[in-house]
Amino acid sequence: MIRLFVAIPLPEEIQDRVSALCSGLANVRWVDAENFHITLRFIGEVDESRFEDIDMALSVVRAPAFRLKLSGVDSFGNNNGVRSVWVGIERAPALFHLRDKVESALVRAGVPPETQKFKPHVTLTRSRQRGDARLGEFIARNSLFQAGPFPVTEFTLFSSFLTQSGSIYTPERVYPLEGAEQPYPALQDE
Ligand code: 2AM
Repeated sequence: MIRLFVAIPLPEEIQDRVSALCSGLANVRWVDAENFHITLRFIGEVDESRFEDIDMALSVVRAPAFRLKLSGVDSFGNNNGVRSVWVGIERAPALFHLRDKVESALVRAGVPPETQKFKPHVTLTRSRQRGDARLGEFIARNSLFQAGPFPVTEFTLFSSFLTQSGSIYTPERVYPLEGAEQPYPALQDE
C-alpha cells in the first residue's frame, strides 16, 4: 500500500516566512519548513497498482496557474482540544477551481469522492493534546500575518511515509498548470 495526497508545496521564501511563526507554544512539534504545503486532496492508502491510474488521471488536469496569498492563523479542533494550528489562504477562486478539477480526476480514477468541505490551509503543528493556554494569544498575535502573493505554477502528488518522528513526504509526480511560462506578474491575481 502507498499513502498519497495531492498538494501545493510552498516556495522557499514563503517557507521561511511561515517558519518564523513557529515558536511560542509549549509541547508541540512544528512541521518542518520543507514540509509546509496546501493539501488539495488527501487520497490515503491505496494499493500500489492504483498509482498509475491516479497519476494518469492527474496528468490530464487542465487548470490555469495563479497566485496565492497566505493570511492569518487559526486552529482546527473540538472540545477535546486543538487538533492543528494553521495559516490560512486569502480568497482564491482559482485554487478551488484546481481542487475541483483534481477531485473529478481522482473520482474518474476510482478514488471515492471527498465528503469533507475544502478548507485550504498550511498546517504549522498537529496535536492530540489539550490546547495550550497560550494558543489564543498565539492566534491573536499572528492574525495579521500575510505572505505572498506567490505563483502557483504546478501541483504535486506526494507519498507519505509515517514514522515515529513524523511523516516523510516524497514528491512522486509534478503536474504543470497552464500559462505557468508567463512572466510572474501576468498570472491571475487572487
Ligand atoms: P493537515 O495538514 O490538515 O493535517 C498529508 O497528511 C496531508 O493530508 C496533510 O496536509 C493533512 O492535512 C491532509 N489530510 C487530510 N485528511 C487527512 C487524513 N484523514 N489523514 C491524514 N492526512 C490528512
